[in-house]
Amino acid sequence: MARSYDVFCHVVDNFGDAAVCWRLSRGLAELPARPSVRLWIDDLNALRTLVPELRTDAPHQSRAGIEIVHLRADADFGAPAEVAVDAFGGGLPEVYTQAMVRREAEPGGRSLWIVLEYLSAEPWVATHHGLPSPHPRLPLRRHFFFPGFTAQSGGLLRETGLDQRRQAFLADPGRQTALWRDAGFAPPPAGTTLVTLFGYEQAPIDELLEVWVRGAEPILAAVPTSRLEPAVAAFMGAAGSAAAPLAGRSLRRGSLEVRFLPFLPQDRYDELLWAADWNFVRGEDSFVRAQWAERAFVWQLYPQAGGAHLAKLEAFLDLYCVGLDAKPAAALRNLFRVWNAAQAGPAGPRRAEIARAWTALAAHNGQLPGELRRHARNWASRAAAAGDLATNLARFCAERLECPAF
Ligand code: TRH
Repeated sequence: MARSYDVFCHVVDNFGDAAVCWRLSRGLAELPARPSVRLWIDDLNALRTLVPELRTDAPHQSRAGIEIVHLRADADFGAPAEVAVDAFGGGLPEVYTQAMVRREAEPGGRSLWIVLEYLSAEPWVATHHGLPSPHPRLPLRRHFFFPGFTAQSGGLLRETGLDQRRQAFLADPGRQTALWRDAGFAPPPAGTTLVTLFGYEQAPIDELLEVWVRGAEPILAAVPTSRLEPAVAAFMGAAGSAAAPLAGRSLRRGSLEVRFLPFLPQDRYDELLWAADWNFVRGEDSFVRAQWAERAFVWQLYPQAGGAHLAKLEAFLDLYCVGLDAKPAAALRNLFRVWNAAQAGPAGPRRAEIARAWTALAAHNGQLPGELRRHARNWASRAAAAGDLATNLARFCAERLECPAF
């Protein structure tokens, strides 16, 4: 297999770009052949939010066996790796591609350019995954690589030992208490439904919170810092400021308790997802982690111009709902659509719609592992069958570079 990888990450906005590149880099570095991995990232602050031990003032540093380098136009790129991963098609620096061309021309020299695409369940991914993408000027081999949910895609990022870590956490009340204690809270009271809320500001959050406030069941909403948080705070009659941050505060209205959490380190966020009954997630990486958590979840897509994300939503629903009974499937489709305002009129989804959508779906996710949780478990093993993306990528590259796979 390839002996070296360079992963290039341009952070567009939010955390998904950095999150996926960091996870992929870790996955590659942990492959049995232990290739060398460099992560070139243009926004160290974004990565530091996910990995707090990172330094933002160091142009080079090593973490988890990965060399992390600040990606700047004047960076010293050194010799290119055998495989360059161009995450989300952000492009590779011109000097770097010139060095790849020189390397390819050397006897025994080899290099491969992989364009890692965004995750989508749309059917066309199967026919585009792995296709060559000839460079218009340079004599370099370049291929598309698509993450996905089926064997016709590159699979999803899923590190070795994830399930054992999840099971160990769930079997250890001490670790669950520590999760809450470190955020400044006692563990949730028994019999409370725990919901995590991570999303974009476009979500009809007031309407959903109102349903929970008026509901008969006690609900605890754990809200890490996100673009959704200010609206949640406003609904609860609070506001955060530098002098009085929201993190660590608990507010109550009716049947709802809201706990504001800081933005958690990435591995801690996993624990929160594992502990919850419901996870509201967004974008790409938290969406995938919610699936590995094997709990009921609701996905908010990164909104795209012209509603392009709504086709992605429907494609995912078509795959995800296979094997789910008609009633919960219809309820799930409805809540996902309403949460993404896919059925919104000019004023957005009305309160009654959200109330109906939540109540209909929640009926299938009772305290005893209900249908939704069973389905989440089945779905996780179906999606995992496509293989881990880092391993699939390494195999794909080994074939193109004509070297042994492992
Ligand atoms: O931050 P995002 O909205 O990223 C998005 C998507 O990737 C989208 O596809 C892309 O186009 C856009 O960025 C530019 O959502 P995402 O992908 O879920 O990434 C968030 C990461 O933050 C994920 O790794 C989970 C992590 N996280 C924590 O580590 N701690 C936390 O407390 C929370 C709430 C999230």
